[in-house]
Amino acid sequence: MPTPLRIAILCHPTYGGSGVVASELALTLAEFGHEVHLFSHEVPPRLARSPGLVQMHRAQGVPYPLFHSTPHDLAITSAILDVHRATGLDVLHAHYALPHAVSAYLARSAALADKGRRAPKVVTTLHGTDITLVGNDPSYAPLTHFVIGASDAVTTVSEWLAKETCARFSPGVAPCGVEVITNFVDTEWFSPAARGKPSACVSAEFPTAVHVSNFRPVKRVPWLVRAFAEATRDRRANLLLVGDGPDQLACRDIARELGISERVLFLGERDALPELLAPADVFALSSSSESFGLSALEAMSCGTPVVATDVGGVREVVTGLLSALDDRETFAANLALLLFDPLRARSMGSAARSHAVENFAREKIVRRYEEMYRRVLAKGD
Ligand code: GMT
Repeated sequence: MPTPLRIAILCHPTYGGSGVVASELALTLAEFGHEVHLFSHEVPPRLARSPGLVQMHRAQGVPYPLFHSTPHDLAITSAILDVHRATGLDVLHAHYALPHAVSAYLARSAALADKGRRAPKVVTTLHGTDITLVGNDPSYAPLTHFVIGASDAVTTVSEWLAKETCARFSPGVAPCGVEVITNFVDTEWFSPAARGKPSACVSAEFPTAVHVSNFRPVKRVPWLVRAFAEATRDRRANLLLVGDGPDQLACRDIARELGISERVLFLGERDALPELLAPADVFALSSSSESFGLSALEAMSCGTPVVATDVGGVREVVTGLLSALDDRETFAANLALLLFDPLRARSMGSAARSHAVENFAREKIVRRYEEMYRRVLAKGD
């Protein structure tokens, strides 16, 4: 039995994306017998819903009149150092380049100066907008570039993101030492069996499309509401919008303007995702950029077919109907096809489920992270 590792995971406490991946990774590594510590400024919702043995360090820092806002990234760095000095940490795994790879780098630098304990290794997982939007902004790009190059290992969640990273940040990552470890899904939790516990939100009378996101402009939810109106012009169906964020009010206005308010239901942030995804007829993803599309994978794992825009790494994940970024007509036609042809939807849904189980099962992918940690540790200091 190989020695268990002491692993720190740093992440944003978000409902979606990197916060989910980091929390599920932490829980699975703990299940594998490792000592896992999660550092964030709040408990991530995916961790909160689980009884798993992950030690949570909620590091918020203290407000001080000189600070414009409280620097929780410094509090996270400090909390990591504290745990490392008390018990020793082998790996600091940062999710999302900013600010976590910086916090991990800083903690490793401070630990290197300590005598008597080996400093932890820094692994950075890039998720998408940390490379394509925020990390690439001129105000952060030099630092993003630096921390990618200074990490002991860098992973991306799709081939597409690996290429984007190398194109934007080479030679920081030269000779393009980025390893692709895809996102994953708990195929037992996100399962077609969740159809057996139908949600009151999913109508038994009319077909249902579902979308889950943080309603940021990159998700183009207002565009989706328009596409849904076109797809259902002459037949009744409902659209469930799960999640919350900046474009939510605009979506309500558009639904009102198009006269479909009673068919577009805003559910807010929810934990009961399998119960909402599995009984739906189709999952819709309308993003302008998407490095992976974790919510689409969760829908596929539930046996729900996906209609999506063909952007970024989506085609590496999704087996459903893809259309070009601005081709709303085809997107709407694809939505209509799956909403109103239940046989087609079921057969695409079961193909999606098989694809998710074969390629993105949680245990198999998390073993790849575990192997990568051991490889990095074996390299020495
Ligand atoms: O969407 C983001 O801005 C951030 C990020 C997150 O933390 O939610 O989402 C990204 O990471 C997810 C998990 O790896 C991916 O599934 C999403 O595709 C990716 N978002 C984008 O690329 C827009």
